[in-house]
Amino acid sequence: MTEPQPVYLKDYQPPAFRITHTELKFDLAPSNTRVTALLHLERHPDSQPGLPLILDGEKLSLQRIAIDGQELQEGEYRLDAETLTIEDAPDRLRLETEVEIDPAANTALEGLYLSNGMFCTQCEAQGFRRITYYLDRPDVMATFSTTVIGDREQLPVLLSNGNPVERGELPNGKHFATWEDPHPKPSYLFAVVAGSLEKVEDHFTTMSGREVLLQIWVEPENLDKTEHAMRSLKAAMVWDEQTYGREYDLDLFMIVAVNDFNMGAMENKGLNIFNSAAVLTHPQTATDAAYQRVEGVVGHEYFHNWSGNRVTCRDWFQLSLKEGFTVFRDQSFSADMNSAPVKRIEDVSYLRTAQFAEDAGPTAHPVRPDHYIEISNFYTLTIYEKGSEIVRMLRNLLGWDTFRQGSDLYFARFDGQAVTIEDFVGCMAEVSGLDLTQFMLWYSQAGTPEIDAHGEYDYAKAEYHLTLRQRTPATPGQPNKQPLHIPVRIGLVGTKSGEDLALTLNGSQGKQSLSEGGVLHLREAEQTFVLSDVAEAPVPSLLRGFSAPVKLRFPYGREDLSFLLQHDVDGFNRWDAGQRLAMLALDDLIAAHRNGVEKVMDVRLTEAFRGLLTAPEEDQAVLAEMLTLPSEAYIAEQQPVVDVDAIHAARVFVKQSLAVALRDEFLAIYQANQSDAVYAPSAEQIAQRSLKNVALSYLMSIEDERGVELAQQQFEAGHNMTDVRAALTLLVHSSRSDIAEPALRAFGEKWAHDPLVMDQWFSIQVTRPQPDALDRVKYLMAHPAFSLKNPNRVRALIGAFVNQNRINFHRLDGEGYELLADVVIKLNKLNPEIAARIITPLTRWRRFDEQRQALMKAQLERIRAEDLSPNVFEIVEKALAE
Ligand code: B3K
Ligand code: ZN
Repeated sequence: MTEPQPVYLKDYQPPAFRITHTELKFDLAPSNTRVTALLHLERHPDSQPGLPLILDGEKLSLQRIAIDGQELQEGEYRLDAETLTIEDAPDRLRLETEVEIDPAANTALEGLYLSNGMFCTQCEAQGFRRITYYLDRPDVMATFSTTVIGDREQLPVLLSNGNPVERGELPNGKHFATWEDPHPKPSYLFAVVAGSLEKVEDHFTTMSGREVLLQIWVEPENLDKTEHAMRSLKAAMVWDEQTYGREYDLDLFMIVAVNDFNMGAMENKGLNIFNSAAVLTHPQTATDAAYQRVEGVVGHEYFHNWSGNRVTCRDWFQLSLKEGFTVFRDQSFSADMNSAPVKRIEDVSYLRTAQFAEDAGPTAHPVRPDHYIEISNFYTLTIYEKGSEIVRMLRNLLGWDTFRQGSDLYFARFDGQAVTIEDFVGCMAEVSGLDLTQFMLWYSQAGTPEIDAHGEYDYAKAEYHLTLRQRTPATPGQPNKQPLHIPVRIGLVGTKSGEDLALTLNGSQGKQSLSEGGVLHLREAEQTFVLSDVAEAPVPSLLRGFSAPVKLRFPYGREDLSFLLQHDVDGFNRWDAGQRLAMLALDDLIAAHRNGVEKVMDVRLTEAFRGLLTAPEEDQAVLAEMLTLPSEAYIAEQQPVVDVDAIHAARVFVKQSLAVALRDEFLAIYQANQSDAVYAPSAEQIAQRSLKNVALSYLMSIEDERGVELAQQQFEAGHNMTDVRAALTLLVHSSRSDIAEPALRAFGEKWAHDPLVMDQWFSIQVTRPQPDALDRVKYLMAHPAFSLKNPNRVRALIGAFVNQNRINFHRLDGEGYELLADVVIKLNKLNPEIAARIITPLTRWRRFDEQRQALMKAQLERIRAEDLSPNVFEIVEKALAE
């Protein structure tokens, strides 16, 4: 077997041909669907003359091929496993092909596949080549006309991109529908759906007064779960008009919910296809977090209509051009719809826990990678979340108004084109006059920059000297890094007044007021900023709002942190001060656990929490975040060698100590936030519920009778899934199996018919810290409702166990690792994209003690010995590379 080879950004060539129009006909049948394609091709003006026409195609069985109506004979074209080549193609031609494909056998869920008897597609990044022979690359954009033929009874609904233009009856119980998409698009945005679906409809009038019909298509039993998605869609449409001046451009916008889907959703032009988990909600079945996810994903896919579809990527190395920008847009949308500080805290927590870990591991890659083996492996946290942080930094550097001008220029100049990251950043430079040359390094350098900050207050001169030293650690293939252009937003909080002091920067150009935003531009490896007229000794508040995706160290004492926790006007940094304070306590306790020394709780942390609980925040949602301790995964990120047991023990100790010391306060918060109001996913209600459930989690951590009783009552009251799930989780994760088991059984029986609730039922059990968790995973894998073919189930059972149950996954007998390797080996054959994702925790083996390292490495080697998909091959090779 030849090893899969990488593709390089530097090798980019414009396509030899372009396609002006694509006509497709699908004759749908589960095991033998016929796809006829008529491609209007012409030589690309920028390409060298005489190049052959090479079309992509995989797993296709070619039945017929003709050029301009003339059948081609053997010898006039060449086929291999991945291409169809025509050596002497004319400069202009109509190429007709007919292929047969097998959607029923498609377990990779890429291309055309079946989900619950319904046909659907996933073409990004390179799934279209599993449907027909094509120039399957994003810089080939064509208008599409698509006819879908299917059984009238089984497949009453036939959908594709654009506008419906014709439908009718055919012999043999079949019918057809023809769709036309007038907007030229790359093949990755193509979609077909056919099934027995029902819809809910609504209308939207765009800012220029056009009427748009909105449809959400679901299986009949889910018709009552679409309201929130529809509301979110309309809110997203208004938001994009008001915030970015972007209007929708077709008469119809459709969303379809499918049960088997590799990712969250897909922005196909006019026909978004969604994982049902990212669209369906009901108070009884979906948690607040699920409601917020739906809002965010509906927004994200809708926003792609401009950032991705109208203006798309030249090649897949530019993926973050559409993803980073669109994540930034969806994060801003959610911030505007809910509590903005909480949204920022959640996004940063996720980034610092998961993306920083990726950036420090063997699969670290730049936001614009320079090579890949399998592009599906690059739909990563780095491309998405770090990519969004880069766009956010641009917004911070330019200010919103100028950033918006840059965005307008980008959309106007490149509408209908496939472009690069330089094109986007170039617009930002042009409208602002800023030199963003150094800033571009954010796209090419992998790794999380680290800033060591050091401050000195000079009483005599009333100056504060802040020295910032930056360094980006080496990452695979990038041993040496250059200094980046980093926006560091700061404040100085006066220790006497407790208030923000005016900022005057004393630089080469004399004194300059930093009042607007307080952003320092760090460009050198080391730079000292002199702030003058500082009337009193300050505590610096650094990296406000998390102004750059970096790790910032400053030698804060516990007193400084308690002070910032009380006084910082920056909500994000106030939360972060609390997290830092908790980390200091946790570090000591981790050391104590290791050394077998008695654990002693940090009184200052207890007092800080008492302060939070007794002088409650105005923003209850922020308070809930402040009361949440850093996760085990985040704590692990801060340790040089991860000690899973010590981290778990230390965190449990802090939680229990706080619960014992502040039991009455937690109880009061719990009771104050009880409510009988009819469920609504409103910011106020969500804040109340999260605060109440955080309080309950403290009470349950010590399992006192009152806490157990409250959890049980809350579970039985069954007001909504947020409360039910929170209570059930606390019961199942406790040692009270006498109460947990009946509750779990009742829940499982009640919801056996609802796959999204059953996903939660699986997750709750396998994340329990008790030592039987691994046995439960094995037992549940044999449950009739479990299937490796359904990505949501795999994530709910295996993903939850390996990512959220660290003490049990990292068992010293290596059984957790072996179980994951078994799953990866099976999924490698069924669904390589999911296999290559689920393996992640094993790739981080270098972070652990020697014994665990050896065990994890042995499983990676076992996987490597298999006949691997390019997806898993690429990840395992990187994980084992020296
Ligand atoms: N653009 C899709 C990505 C799907 C690719 C899967 N291989 C999801 C999104 O970012 O909106
Ligand atoms: Zn996206």
